[in-house]
Amino acid sequence: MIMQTIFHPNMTNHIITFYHFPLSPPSRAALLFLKALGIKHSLKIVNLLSGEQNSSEFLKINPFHTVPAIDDGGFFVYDSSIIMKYLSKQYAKDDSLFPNDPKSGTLVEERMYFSSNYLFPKLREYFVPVLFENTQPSTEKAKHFEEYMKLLDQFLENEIWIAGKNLTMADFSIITIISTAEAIMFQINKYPNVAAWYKRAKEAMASFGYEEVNQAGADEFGNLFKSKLEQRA
Ligand SMILES: N[C@@H](CCC(=O)N[C@@H](CS)C(=O)NCC(=O)O)C(=O)O
Repeated sequence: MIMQTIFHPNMTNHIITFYHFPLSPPSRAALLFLKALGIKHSLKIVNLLSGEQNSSEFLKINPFHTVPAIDDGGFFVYDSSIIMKYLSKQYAKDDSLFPNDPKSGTLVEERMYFSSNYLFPKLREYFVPVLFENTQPSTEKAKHFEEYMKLLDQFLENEIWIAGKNLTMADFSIITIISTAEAIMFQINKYPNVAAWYKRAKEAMASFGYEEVNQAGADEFGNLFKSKLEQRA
């Protein structure tokens, strides 16, 4: 895909420390984005399952105790959307991933808002009780999530990418949610525009390490979810 030509790493002299947990969709989104930009980094795994996000060391990086977070030479950034915006402004060769143009940039922001305030929270409301509260999946919560899948399908009607004519940070944000939903048995093919975009985006992101960064994490998440279901069966 020609996509790769838009990413020319503006190499830094220092290495960014990326605080990551592979099961987390927002964490995978920001890591994949960082890799797309070719930024040198070292990974620090914060094991959310054993509560490492609440360590005093990590709370100094992110008082909201969530991954992802980065340390860029002593400058700490948290929240996947904010990290991606920062990395784009600071290190991308051009503004295609997060356009400077007010209208194009606002569309990207709207889709990021949709991703982090609606699509991901609705998926989280579905899986958290199964993973941590020992309950069966809720049909009602699945329906709530699917309402936002329908909206995403509408957004993608006659569109190639999530926000406009180019691949942007919104594609990174949303693809990690879709792959996680698929891993916990939501049928993506019910949403034809989403399914077509998903295939396209995976191809576009293959050279950034899509399989190892995103698919592997989504698969691991799916296995954990299924193992919880089996324990309950
Ligand atoms: N809006 C945040 C959400 C991050 C988030 O919720 N991360 C979860 C994992 S998916 C987390 O770190 N949870 C640990 C906690 O809240 O203690 C982002 O996009 O970075």
